[in-house]
Amino acid sequence: MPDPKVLSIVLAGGEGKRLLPLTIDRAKPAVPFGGTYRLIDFVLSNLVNSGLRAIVVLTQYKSHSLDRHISETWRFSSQLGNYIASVPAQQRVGKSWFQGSADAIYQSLNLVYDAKPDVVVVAGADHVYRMDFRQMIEAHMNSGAACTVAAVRQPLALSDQFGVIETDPNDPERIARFVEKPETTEGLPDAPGEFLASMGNYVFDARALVGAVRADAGDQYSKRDMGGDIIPAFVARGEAGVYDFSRNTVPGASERDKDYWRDVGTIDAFYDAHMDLIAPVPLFNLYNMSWPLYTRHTVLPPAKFIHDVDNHPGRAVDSIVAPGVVVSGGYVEGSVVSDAVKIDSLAAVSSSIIMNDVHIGRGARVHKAILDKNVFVPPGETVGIFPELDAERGFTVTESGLTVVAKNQVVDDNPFE
Ligand code: ADQ
Repeated sequence: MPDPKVLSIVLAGGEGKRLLPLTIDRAKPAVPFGGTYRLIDFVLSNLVNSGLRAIVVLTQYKSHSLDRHISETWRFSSQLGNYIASVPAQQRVGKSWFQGSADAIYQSLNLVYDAKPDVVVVAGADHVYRMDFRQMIEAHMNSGAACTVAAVRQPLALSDQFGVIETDPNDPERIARFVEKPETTEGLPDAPGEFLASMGNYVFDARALVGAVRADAGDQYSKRDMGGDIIPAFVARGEAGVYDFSRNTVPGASERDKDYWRDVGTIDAFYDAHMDLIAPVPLFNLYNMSWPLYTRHTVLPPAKFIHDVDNHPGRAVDSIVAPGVVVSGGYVEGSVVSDAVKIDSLAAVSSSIIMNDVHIGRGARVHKAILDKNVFVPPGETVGIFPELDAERGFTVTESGLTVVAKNQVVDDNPFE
């Protein structure tokens, strides 16, 4: 079979309400991750490494920093049909601001007509994983299904966050039932504590996708959602197949991280995924250069760790530290430190995620916290040490006790002054 012509559509319009305050003024796929990346870099790296070079990114909500990141990072020659184009909602047909993800595709159908693909890959933009999409496309072509949904096992308690897939007992590669985010669901026969979740990545025969989103656009009861409306419609017609992510292999993956996939939709999941990066034997290995993860590289000098004038050493252990960071007489442990952060004498940062351009002053202490871009922690101040105080100061404190400080804030020592 000749290689099919593939168009990839990345859905990048999500608001990411559950990631607030990190999504106050950026779309979820633009949220910084892992010191130097943005969430969207994972799916784009996967597509590009899979040899798929015709990619449109559909943006919508607060897309400024996302558009800038894409245009600065993901430029390549449009010759020979290679492109990554970011398409903001405002520029699409019609007057209506689009509703769900299926509407985003409907409003962008001209891009599909222009590209004339045989197959369309539709992928979410908010997940951390490595995946060879070619293998999924091949499985799709061999199965004869009109639509194939990538699936991964998840614990039962998370059924309300995902599309739940039930396969046909007589044909385990067919989807018999698909329910979007049910409160509860049943366990798998071979794993009673788990269910099969949709990863939000799909492969469609191009004609079938066009037909489905056009039909959906005329359905007054539809919510215009890929998971809630389009996939169930394929399932109802017996045309949907499942692709088990655990079959997917990428070069250089270890036994430990080969099936790694995380939806980082909540602050806790976002935090946990960062901790997965810094474990001495990481659950997700950023350093596998056989399947590189691309991101924007700024003109920053290497990270620097120095003794201060009083000879206190500047150190970091069990951490990842981005370029441009200067740790002078401070201590960092179990943390992810992004570009151009400054950590001063006797400051201690532990079990935290520090985003770019943060400054942590002399003797300040930061523990179990996420500090967004450009936060200033004045000398002697704390974040995350006293969660009740943090909540009083207006910072987000999660049930698990993480403190999140939004962009550009100064951590005030006395909010009542
Ligand atoms: P969710 O992620 O909750 O569930 P949704 O909010 O529609 O679904 O987001 C899916 C993707 O589409 C995200 O990448 C988001 O950024 C983007 N998106 C949402 N609305 C958009 C719009 N109007 N324009 C452009 N992009 C938009 C989905 C599936 C579930 C599946 C989970 C896996 O619906 O079945 O289990 O993903 O995380």
